[in-house]
Amino acid sequence: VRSKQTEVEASEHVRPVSLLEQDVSTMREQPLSPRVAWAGGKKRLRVIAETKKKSPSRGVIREPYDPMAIVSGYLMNGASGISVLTDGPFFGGHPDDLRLLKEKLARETRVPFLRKDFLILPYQIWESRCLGADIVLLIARILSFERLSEMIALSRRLGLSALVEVHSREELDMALDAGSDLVGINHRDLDSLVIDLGLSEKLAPHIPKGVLRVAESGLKTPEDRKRMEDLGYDAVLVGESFLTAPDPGVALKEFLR
Ligand code: IGP
Repeated sequence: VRSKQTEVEASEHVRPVSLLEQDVSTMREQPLSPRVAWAGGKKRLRVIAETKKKSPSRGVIREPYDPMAIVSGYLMNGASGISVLTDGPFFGGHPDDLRLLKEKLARETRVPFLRKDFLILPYQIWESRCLGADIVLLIARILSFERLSEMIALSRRLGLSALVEVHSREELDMALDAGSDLVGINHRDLDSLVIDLGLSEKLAPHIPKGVLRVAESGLKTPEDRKRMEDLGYDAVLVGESFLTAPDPGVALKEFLR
């Protein structure tokens, strides 16, 4: 009797989960947002431009903070991706920032939006999908191998790309073993906040072909962009140097020059 019961419980458990997944893909009014599709036809390095109100390394960056104006400026000036900080305590963001941006701008652009936050639960991947994210950030440093693998797989099932952020060779290997096809090399040490642009150079040879690579943090000048381009990076992620300029869109344009 006991094993029968367990069988029933098990099958009941399986059914709602798969139904739920179907619902998500069929019930959505808008078509699935574009996953990152930058591979192939590679002309030049892409820029993912970031919006955030403040940061632990810099304090308040923009006051008043108007993410809509900032992101519109980025989109008009050549951004290939938009990164939106939804973390409140450290970066002064809110999940609604992403939701509102996507609601307003999704019809005007195919550029993917990244949810930048400290995601640690599979539930938050579903949440990110509901907010309209196309990409989720997964930080190798704060996740176990099992959890990272699970969250990468779940992202895929929900039609999202996962950008797995690493800061060492060990974390890079962990990301690749967990199935990542989009890695971000973060120049900033999350503990000391110190920037080391040499890290993307050091790790570049260890990223297999076919895995998209993003260089993150501390990039300021067209020379920095060129340096990452020469190392074979597909994209860079830039926030502070755009956001501290009077007009972030114009700063992006200068960076691409
Ligand atoms: C942007 P910068 O130095 O251009 O503002 O960096 C981005 O890389 C940085 O904000 C970042 C981040 C993170 C923020 C990288 N990894 C993880 C929050 C959480």
